[in-house]
Amino acid sequence: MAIAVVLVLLVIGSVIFHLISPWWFTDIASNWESVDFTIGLTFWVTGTVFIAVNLFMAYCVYRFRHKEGHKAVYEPENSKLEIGLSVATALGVVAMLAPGLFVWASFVTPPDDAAEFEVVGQQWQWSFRYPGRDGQLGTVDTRFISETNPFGINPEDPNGQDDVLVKDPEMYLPVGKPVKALLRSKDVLHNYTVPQFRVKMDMVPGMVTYLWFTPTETGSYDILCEELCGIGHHVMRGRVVVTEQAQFDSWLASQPTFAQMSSRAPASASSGQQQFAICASCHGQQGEGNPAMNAPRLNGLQPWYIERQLKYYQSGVRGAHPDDQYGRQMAPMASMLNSDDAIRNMAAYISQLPVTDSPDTISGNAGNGMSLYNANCAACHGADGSGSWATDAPHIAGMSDWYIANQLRNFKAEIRGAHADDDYGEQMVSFATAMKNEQQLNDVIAYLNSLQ
Ligand code: HEC
Ligand code: HEC
Ligand SMILES: [Cu+2]
Repeated sequence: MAIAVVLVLLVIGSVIFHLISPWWFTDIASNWESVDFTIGLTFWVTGTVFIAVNLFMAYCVYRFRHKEGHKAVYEPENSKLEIGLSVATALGVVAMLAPGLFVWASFVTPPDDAAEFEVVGQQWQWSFRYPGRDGQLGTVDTRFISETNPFGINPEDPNGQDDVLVKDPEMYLPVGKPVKALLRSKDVLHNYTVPQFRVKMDMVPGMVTYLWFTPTETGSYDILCEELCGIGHHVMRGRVVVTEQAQFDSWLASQPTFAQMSSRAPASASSGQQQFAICASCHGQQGEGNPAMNAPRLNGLQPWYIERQLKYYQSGVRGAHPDDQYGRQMAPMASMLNSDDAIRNMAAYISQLPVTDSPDTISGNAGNGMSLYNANCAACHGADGSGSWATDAPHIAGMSDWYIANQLRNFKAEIRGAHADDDYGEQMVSFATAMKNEQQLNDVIAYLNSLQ
C-alpha cells in the first residue's frame, strides 16, 4: 500500500515539477520552431507513457497485494494484449522519431541564398571569418597558421585576400537573413551551440561541418561550446549579436581583411623604446618589476599578451574595478599609448628585453603545487609555465611571484576577469578557484618559482 502511494506521489511530483520548473527553453530567436516542436512532442509521448506506466504499476501493487488464501494465476499468453501493446509502442516511437527525420532533413539542407560565414574553434576561444565582396571564402590549411595568420588562410588564394577576420569571440549577423555557418576546429573537438537559435553541431579537426538558421530577433546571445571532454570547453564563451542589416554592414566594414592584416608593417621595438621611460619609472629599466611600486616584471611576457592587457587597461576591461587598487594605478598609464601601433610597438619592445630573474618572496610546498598545477593549469599555460599563443595563456613561471599571487586572488574575487568584455580573463575566474586556500595558492606559486 505504502509503495502504491509513493508511486502516485512520484508521478504527481514529477508533473508539478515539470510545470513550475524554471529550467525550460530560452525564448527562440531563429526559424527552428520545428526543433521545439519535436522536443515538445517527445516530452508529451514519454510523459504520457511515464504517467500511464507508473499509475498502472501503483494500481497493480495495490490491487494484487498479498491476501491470505489467494493464489496467483499463471497466464503466459495473451495475444490480444501483446498486439495492442506492440502497436501502441510502435506508434509512440514513430511519433517521436518521424517528425525529427523531416526536421533533420531541412537542418542539413541550407537554402541556396544562405550567406556563408565561418566559425573557427580552438582551445579555448572562438573566432570568425566572413567572405569579402567576392562572397567567397579563401581556402585554408593548418600549415599556414601562425601569429600573423591565425586563420591559416592560403596566402596564394585570391579569394582569401578580402576575407574579413574577426579574431575576437564576438560575431554579428543581420536579422531575417538565412545564414550557413561553416564550422572548423584548429585542434580538438568543439561544439558550436547557440541555445536561442536551437542549433548545435560538432566541430571536427580536419573537416568542415555546417549548420544553418535564420535569426529572427535582434539581440545578443551566448555562444557555448557543448563539447564535454577536455579541461576548458565550458569556459569557451562567445557572443552573437543580431542587428539590422545597416548596423551589421558597418560592423563588418570596421573589421580587418586578410590583406590588411598581412600587409601591416611589423611592430617597431625602437619606437616602443622611446615611450618606455615612463613605464620604467614603475616597472624598472629592464622591465624587471619593482615590488615597492607594486609594478610586476614585464620582461618575459609575450607581445600578444602585453598588447591585449594594454588595450584592456585602455578600455576599462581591466583596472576599472573599484577594488582593483593596483590595476587602477596602471590603467591611466596605458592611455599614454595613443594608437594601436603605439601599443604594438611597446609590446614588441618589452618582449625583446633581456629576461631577468625575479627574487622569490613566497614559499610553499612545491611538490603539492606541482600536482595542482599539472591538473588545473598546464593545459593552457604549458607544463613549464611559459605560456602558449595557441591557448592565449601568458608566461607565468618565475614572474614576480607576489604579483602572480595577487592576480590569482583578484580572479577568484572577480576583481579581474569579470568584465563583460574580458573574454580571456573570464577563463581564469573559473580556474583560480582550483586553489582552495592561501596554502594551496602558495604551493602553486612555489612550484612556478621552481620552474624558472
Ligand atoms: C605608476 C606606476 C606604473 C607605471 C608608470 C606603469 N605601470 Fe604598468 N603596472 C603598474 C602596476 C601597479 C601594475 C600591476 C597591476 C595589478 O597588480 O593588477 C602594472 C601592470 C602592467 C601590466 C600587466 C602585466 C601582466 O602581467 O598582466 C602591463 C603589461 C604594464 N603594466 C605595462 C606598462 C607599460 C607599457 C607602461 C608604460 C606605458 C606602464 N606599465 C607604466 C604600475 C605602473
Ligand atoms: C583554460 C585555459 C587556462 C587555464 C586552465 C588556466 N589559465 Fe591562467 N590564464 C589563461 C589566459 C587566457 C590568461 C590571460 C588572461 C588575459 O589575457 O587577461 C591567463 C592568465 C593568468 C594569470 C595572469 C598573468 C599575468 O601576467 O597577469 C595567472 C597568474 C594565471 N593565469 C595563472 C593560472 C593558474 C595558476 C592556473 C591553474 C590553477 C591557470 N592559470 C589555469 C588561461 C588559462
Ligand atoms: Cu570547445
